[in-house]
Amino acid sequence: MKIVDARVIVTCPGRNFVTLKIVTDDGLTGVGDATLNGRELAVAAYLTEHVVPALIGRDASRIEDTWQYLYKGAYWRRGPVTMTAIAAVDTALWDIKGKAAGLPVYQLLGGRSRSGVTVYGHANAVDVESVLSEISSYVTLGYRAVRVQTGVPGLASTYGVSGDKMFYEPADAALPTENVWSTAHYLDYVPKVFAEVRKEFGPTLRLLHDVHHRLTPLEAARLGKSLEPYALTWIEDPVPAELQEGFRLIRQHTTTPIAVGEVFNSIWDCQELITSQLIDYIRTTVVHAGGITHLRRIFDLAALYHVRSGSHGATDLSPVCMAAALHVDIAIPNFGLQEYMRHTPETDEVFPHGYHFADGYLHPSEEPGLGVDIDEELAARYPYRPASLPVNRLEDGTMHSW
Ligand code: EZ4
Ligand code: CO
Repeated sequence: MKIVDARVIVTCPGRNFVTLKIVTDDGLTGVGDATLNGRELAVAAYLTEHVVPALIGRDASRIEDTWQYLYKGAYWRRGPVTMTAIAAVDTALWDIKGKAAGLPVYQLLGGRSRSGVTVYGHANAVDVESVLSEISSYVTLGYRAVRVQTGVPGLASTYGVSGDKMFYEPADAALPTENVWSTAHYLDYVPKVFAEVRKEFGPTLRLLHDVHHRLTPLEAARLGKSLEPYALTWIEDPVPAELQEGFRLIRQHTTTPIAVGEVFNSIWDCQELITSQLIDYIRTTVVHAGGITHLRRIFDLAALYHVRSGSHGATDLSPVCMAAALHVDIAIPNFGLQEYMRHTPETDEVFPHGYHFADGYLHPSEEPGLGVDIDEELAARYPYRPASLPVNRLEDGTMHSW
C-alpha cells in the first residue's frame, strides 16, 4: 500500500482550515487536519515543501514508523508547526488503515470503553443575566456540561466572549485585535457569575471556565478558592504553562480542578505537570499534539497519574480533527470530557462527516476509517483569508506580560 499522492487543501468556509489528503496506489484516501489558528500557511508550506516529497512512495500502513521518521527526520524537534504537520500525516494514515481494515478507527484503538463521548458547549455573553439564557439553550439541547464566559464590567471587550453565539470565532481580524484587561475587575466578577449560575441550574450541571492564561499563579489560586463553593469541573489555562512551577503554587491553595494543554504539542510539554499531579485534565488534541499516535501516548501517561483527557475542540479544530478525536475519546480508559463548539453549516458542508450529537454526547462515525472527508470542489470556492488571534493590554496600555 504505497502513497502515490498527498495534497494540501486550504479553505475558508467561515474560517480557515488546512487539510492533508493522502492517496494510496490501491485507491484509498485518508484525511488529516493541519489547521494552526492564525498560522495556517506556515503549516501548509511545511507540508508542501518538506513533508509531501518524503511521503510519496512510502508504505501507508507504517503509521508508527512514519511518525518517528517525520519527528526525528526534522532534526528540529517539536514546536506547533512541525507537530501539526506530523499530526496531519498521522491522522490521514489512521484513516487509511481503518478503511483498509473495514473498521472505524476506534476499533483499531481497542474498541469502545463507553457508550458516548460527553461534550461541553460554550455559553458566552456580555454579563451574568444574558449568560443564564445561553446556558439554558445548551441545557435544552441536552448538554450535560457547559463552559461559562462573560464580559467583565468596566472592560470593553473580553477574549472568549463574542457577538456570535453558537459559532464564536476569536480570530477576528487580519492583524491581532487589542483587548484591555483588568485582573481586579475579573477576579471580582467571576465568582458572582458562578454563584448566580449555580443558583439557577442547581448542583449537577457540570460547569467549566477558561481563564485564557491571563493570571499569575497567586491570582489563579485566589480565583480557584473563590470558585470552590460552585464545584466547577475545571478552570482552564489559569496561567501560561511555560513556567510549570506556577501550577504547584495554585495546587497548594485550591481544590478547584485544573485543565491545561490546548497549546501543548508534545508529551514533553505535559510530562512534569502530569507526573507531579499538578493538573486534573490534559487538553492536548489530535491536530496540535502529533496526531492519534502521539496523543494516545500522552493520555496513557496521564492515566497513571489520575489525569483525564479534556481535549480542545474549538471551531478552529476542523471536523477532521473532531472526527479523529472522537475515535480516541471513545476508546481510552481515562477519558474526561471533550470540548465541542459547533461548526457553521458552510464548514459542515465542506467536511461531510458521520459523527453526530445526541443527548449531550457525541458519537463517532461507524464507517470504516475516521468517517469524515473533504469536498475539494466546494472547498475551492472559499479562498484563504488572513485572520489572527487577539492580544491583551493592561488599562495603562502595557502589553499583558504573560
Ligand atoms: O483560544 O481555539 O478552549 N478553547 C479556547 C479557544 C482557543 C482557540 C485558539 O485557536 O481557548 O477559544
Ligand atoms: Co481554552
